[in-house]
Amino acid sequence: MNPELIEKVTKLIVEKLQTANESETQVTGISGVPRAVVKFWDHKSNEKPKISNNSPITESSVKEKDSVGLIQFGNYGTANPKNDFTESVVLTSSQIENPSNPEELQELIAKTPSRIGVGRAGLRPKTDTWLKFRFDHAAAVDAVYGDVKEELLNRLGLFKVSTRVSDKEVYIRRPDYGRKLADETKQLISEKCRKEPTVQIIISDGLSSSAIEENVEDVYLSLQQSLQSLGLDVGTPFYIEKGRVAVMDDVGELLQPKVVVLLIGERPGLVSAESLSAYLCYMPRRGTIEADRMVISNIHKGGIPPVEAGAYIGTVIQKILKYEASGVSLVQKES
Ligand code: B12
Repeated sequence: MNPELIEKVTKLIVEKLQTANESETQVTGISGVPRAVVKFWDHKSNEKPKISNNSPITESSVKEKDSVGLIQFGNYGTANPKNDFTESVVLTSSQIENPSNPEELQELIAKTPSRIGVGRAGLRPKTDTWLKFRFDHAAAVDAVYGDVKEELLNRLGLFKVSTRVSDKEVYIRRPDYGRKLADETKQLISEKCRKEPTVQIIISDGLSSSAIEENVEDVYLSLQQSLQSLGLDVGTPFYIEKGRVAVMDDVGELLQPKVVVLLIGERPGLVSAESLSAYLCYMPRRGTIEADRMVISNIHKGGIPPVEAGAYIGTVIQKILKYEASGVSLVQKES
């Protein structure tokens, strides 16, 4: 997306989320003291995302706003040229011949991206269904085994470090190695990064390099913008190759940030191979328990739109800082 548009959209979303939070902050606790309400993304809602690929934001759909205070992005105009062959064909209508209730069947199909109502040819799947399965499976394999292009990392100004794994096969078989930074990279991180920032952003391919290639630029730029709008200080971001979620604990030990946000590729499924997650933790350190992490998942063009996600992550970070807790501890403190 156009970087100027990202700036404007992020600012609008952050303002909207802030206004919503402010009105919720008026809720009064048992003691009569106003308490803040932590409201997370409505995962259960059946509503379509407000900004979806079907209704793209255009320059004209964004109200002109004063752009003072916006961070300056580089020229990302030619970022991520799309390859026409990467889009899976979505089968939206029933493949069943003479269904007894075609309307109801169509309604069910429209409710889910799962492969339902696909019919069969004798005992076998139909050719269309089978080809789509092969396509999506191949995309999943590519996502896991592919590498994120250096060009993208350079464009975002990220330097690259590695975990204790260099080989993808080892990465898959030994998640524990992907949770630790390689010793030699610790030195590099210490040299290049500012210590004790409020927020430390890290990015990792994880289980889907495609998720990074497709989404990280918009999420990252919008997150930066969101954090800037909220007046939060951000450390030196970097990219961790073949990382797992808990690698954030090593980063926490080294740089001592208040909050770590890790943008990482999710294990691909057969619906999307390019879904990104943001894992967050307040003061992650060696021995952090899983319950203290939190996740905003399903960030991709058919899920949470990347720019909205970036803006939203900023406001969640603000709440983590306010309560000095994340995950289950945050929920406990809030109630
Ligand atoms: C694989 C997976 C798991 C595996 C992780 C095992 C492993 N070592 O890989 C298992 C089965 C253990 C698991 C458990 C849970 N999961 Co899970 N999981 C996933 C899945 C399919 C992929 C995650 C992924 O690719 N991560 C990236 C890779 C690189 O991470 P990793 O380092 O290899 O593994 C870590 C993460 O996967 C993380 N993790 C996995 N699930 C969850 C959930 C939460 C809330 C957190 C904070 C972390 C977390 O724990 C792993 C160890 O550190 C996602 C679906 C998705 N769309 O993302 C759901 C998903 C993330 N899980 C979810 C949930 C709800 C859970 C549980 C809370 C279920 C439960 N009631 O017990 C637990 C919590 C586990 C935890 N760590 O705190 C939800 C989160 C919803 C949300 N937005 O809050 C998701 C999005 C599925 C869904 N659509 O509902 N999960």
